[in-house]
Amino acid sequence: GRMPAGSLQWAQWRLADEWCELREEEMEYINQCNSFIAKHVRAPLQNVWSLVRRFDQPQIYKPFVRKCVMRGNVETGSVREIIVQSGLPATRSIERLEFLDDNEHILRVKFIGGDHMLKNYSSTLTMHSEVIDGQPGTVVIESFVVDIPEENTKEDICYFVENLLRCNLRTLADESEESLA
Ligand code: A9S
Repeated sequence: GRMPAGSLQWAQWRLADEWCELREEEMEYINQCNSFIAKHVRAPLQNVWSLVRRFDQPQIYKPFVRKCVMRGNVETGSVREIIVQSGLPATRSIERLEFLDDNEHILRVKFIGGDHMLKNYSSTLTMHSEVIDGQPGTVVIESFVVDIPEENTKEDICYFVENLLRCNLRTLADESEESLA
């Protein structure tokens, strides 16, 4: 039934609600965008992970990447230079592999240079097995944080990155599902 207004639980509930509102207001002053995209792939986790873990070959599932150059082996600290397709608001990006875990299926990347507008961009991609319609599937979750440049709004940057990640993960799903056929 309804919670009695004077009760302790009600007071706790109100306090939590106030706290959440304060956090929301605070977020307005943070000049960063922090969001994530989730994608359900109809393929076993190992298939999907085998494509994502190739830090030296992002073009496998990233449609905007024209070329990638990386020296040495794929390991924590590796740096790649990405040349992207024409028509984008950037030509290149220098990106560092922060963390790659083949057991927990975690990939963390930081953009450390390039002529793009994504300053202090950092992303974490994780994936987990699931069953979709009785078949082995994978849920891929990619979260990111990036600074909002002066000349853009939080919405602009957020939508821009979210749409790019949506494209990347849709291609990842297509490539993973195709490799099954
Ligand atoms: O590729 C990713 O994982 C994520 C992003 C946001 C990549 C963006 C990009 O490569 C472009 C596609 C070129 C767009 C960079 C680094 C900057 C852009 O403006």
